[in-house]
Amino acid sequence: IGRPAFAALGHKSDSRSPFSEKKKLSLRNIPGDDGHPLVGPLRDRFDYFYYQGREEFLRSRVRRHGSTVLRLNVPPGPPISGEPRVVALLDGESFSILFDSSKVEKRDLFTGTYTPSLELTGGYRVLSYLDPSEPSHALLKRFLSHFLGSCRRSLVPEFRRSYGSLFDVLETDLARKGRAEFGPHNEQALFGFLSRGLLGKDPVDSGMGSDGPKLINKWVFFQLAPLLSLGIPPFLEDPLLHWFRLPPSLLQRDYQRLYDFFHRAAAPALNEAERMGISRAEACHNLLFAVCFNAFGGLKIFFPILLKWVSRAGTGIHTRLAMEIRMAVRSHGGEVSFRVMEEMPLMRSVVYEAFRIEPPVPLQFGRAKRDLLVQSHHAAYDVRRGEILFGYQPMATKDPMIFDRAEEFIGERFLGEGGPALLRRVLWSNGPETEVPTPDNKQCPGKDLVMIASRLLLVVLFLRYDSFDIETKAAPLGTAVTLTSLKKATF
Ligand code: HEM
Ligand code: 243
Repeated sequence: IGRPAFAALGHKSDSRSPFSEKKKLSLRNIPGDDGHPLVGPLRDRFDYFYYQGREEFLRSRVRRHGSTVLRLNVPPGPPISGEPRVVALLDGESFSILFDSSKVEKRDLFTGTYTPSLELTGGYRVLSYLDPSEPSHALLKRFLSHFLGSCRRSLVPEFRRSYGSLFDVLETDLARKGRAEFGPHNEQALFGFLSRGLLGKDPVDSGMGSDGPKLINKWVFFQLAPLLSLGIPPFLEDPLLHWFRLPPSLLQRDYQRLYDFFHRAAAPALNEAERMGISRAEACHNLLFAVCFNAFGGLKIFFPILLKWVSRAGTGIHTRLAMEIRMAVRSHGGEVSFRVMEEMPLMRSVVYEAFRIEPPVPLQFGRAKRDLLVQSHHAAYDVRRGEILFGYQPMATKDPMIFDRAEEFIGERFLGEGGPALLRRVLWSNGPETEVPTPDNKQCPGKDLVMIASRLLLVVLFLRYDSFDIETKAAPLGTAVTLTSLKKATF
């Protein structure tokens, strides 16, 4: 066990594959105390949301049991979830078993140990909830991947248009009030970008006006409320959010508006789906979910995270980013394209590092398909068929056995010798960054789109500004960012 003592600084030796090489590790019983079937989940839920908070809830249990693989209860617990007991995987070694479709089933585990009402997705179990062993998984994933591939050409111009206007608006707010909230303006820009870039329709002249983000946020909240805390007093919040599902009937009109928008705007894609053997309705509910939940939800969480870490990294790196980005764009006559973004290594490393240090979707689940052996760095553990595995990704991608100075944001981390080899330990997309989504895995099919959009955010930002300042505060999903200055480009 352990690692060679000569691991190079900045990149711990990392040539082993998570799936290969069986090490000789001693077998250990999985420690941890999931307690009485009713009291245990209640106690753990209060620790998770209120007494300790998620991070300390997990870290304190690792310390207590001296193990990164252990038993605990995850929210929401009863009565919403009848099986809150999980085996938590809290290091970068054990976590990867969740990517192995031969060992782990992902059916109905997208949101964890409970599923939202199917009324919120038109009665369909959409792609995110399907295991690759279910026939419609491959079909729907092929459809979605094909659809996303067909939109690539419009992404750069539509992003620049949406986020160009976004920064115009933020500058106006800053001039007027000395501060500008990123969140709400970002949501408008993001929904505009996704609608025009993916569907070819501007929501503003399709009867949606600027209501899209509001409708989506409410709909997402109805699906995720059992996992969230809004910061209202626990004795109110816990029963309101964590005891029962919010009644989906309250959302029928909102959802219908989104559905009608997609049904009209995505007509060509729905024709294609029919040719592939998917009904228009199933395709439309799936497209809506991918664009509004997966894409809008995921990027809405990640963009503030990216700004936060880049801002904190300081003006030194801002200057280097601005130089690199402007140099590459100028040497291509002002053009921004996928090819030009290849010539921005620091910018790319910075984006990977933000995904490593704060993966925007931190919780992943799977169910043991058979009796299994799970290996951490230090020990091996028996898991029985049917048990739920819960990976907390931030503890996998900030594992000090894998990354040096794992808790620090190091913009250059993925550059230079040894840097690229670490990319397979970046896991935000539900798989190694070096692998690709396929019809038989559960890796995020939005992986390319997400990378393109995140890189473009930094390109647009540093073409316009030399540096910027922000304030942050915690939000139910991710971070709320307020800009306090934008320093116009001087070179
Ligand atoms: C799956 C993250 C954006 C579509 C996933 C999963 C993760 C993830 C962690 C696996 C969930 C699980 O099975 O446990 C993210 C993040 C995003 C993002 C962090 C943005 C920052 C997108 C986008 C799309 C998308 C832009 C499509 C437009 C999907 C779909 C699945 C998925 C359809 C299910 C894949 C399957 O069943 O094989 N994503 N995603 N995601 N994502 Fe994303
Ligand atoms: O507190 C938290 O950070 C909880 C995070 C929400 C868990 C979402 C569960 C969905 C799992 C995978 C999501 C994939 C992404 O494509 C989209 C996430 C958008 C969430 C709004």
